[in-house]
Amino acid sequence: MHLYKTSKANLLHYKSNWYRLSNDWDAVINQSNLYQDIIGEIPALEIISRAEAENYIENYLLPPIGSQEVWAAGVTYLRSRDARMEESEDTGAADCYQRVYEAERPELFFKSLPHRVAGHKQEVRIRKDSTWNVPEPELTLFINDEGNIQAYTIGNDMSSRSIEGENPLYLPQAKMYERSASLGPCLQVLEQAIPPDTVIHMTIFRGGQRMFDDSTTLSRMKRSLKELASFLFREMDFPQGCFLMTGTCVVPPNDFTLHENDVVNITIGSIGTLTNTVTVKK
Ligand code: DO4
Ligand code: MG
Repeated sequence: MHLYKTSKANLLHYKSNWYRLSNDWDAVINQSNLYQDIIGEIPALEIISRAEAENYIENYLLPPIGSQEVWAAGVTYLRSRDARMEESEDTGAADCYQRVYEAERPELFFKSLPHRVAGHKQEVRIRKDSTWNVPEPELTLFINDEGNIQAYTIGNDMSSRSIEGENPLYLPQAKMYERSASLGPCLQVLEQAIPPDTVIHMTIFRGGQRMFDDSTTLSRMKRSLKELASFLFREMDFPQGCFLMTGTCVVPPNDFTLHENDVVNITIGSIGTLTNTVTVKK
């Protein structure tokens, strides 16, 4: 089942039917057993027509986030470890990425408050003071207030590789700025955990030309999703749950940097496709 947040109504798409959900997105998603709870609610939900639902999604779609914080994990795939080591090799900091890849404790960092998050078909930004910028396609978890993974969405962890590579202490500036996080187009709620053969696919278009196209599968991640969630919840409470980006394994070649107006498409399994256009602050 898929849950969509729009400025007109929150929607449930289940078995080719569309239903109107409560307007309180936090209450809709932060449940103990989201899949079963929604199945139980369906008989009481208002059915809406496919045309109305499609109109809402086409014209009024929002990122599928309420009042939650967005966190991110890093260096969860070998490909990311290698990329981080390459970008920081001149600074002598490369070793810290090797260490964190092997350590018991994962890298977890704060990524965004909800008001900075872009949704599907909205603009993401690159920093004006950065020379090397990439999107990072990441499976993103919705974890409820009890620390249990309830749903999945697509995340784009927009990053400055030049700032990150200059000094690992600059990570917050490389990762956190207006519209550096994108989530959408919806939340997928599954009865079982998302399968390891789930494909994560990213394309980048410039002036209609395909500049980059690559994919991976979730099975290449070194850590389990539950492990990442449990570290995040060790010493923090999230009363409305939280979102956790789980790291990237798809990295454009080192001579690639994003340009203004590039279009980034990320597709993950059967969640959907998240599309964003790249902008620079005027
Ligand atoms: O260590 C820097 C961040 C890495 C990251 O964002 C990722 O691996 O996805
Ligand atoms: Mg990342």
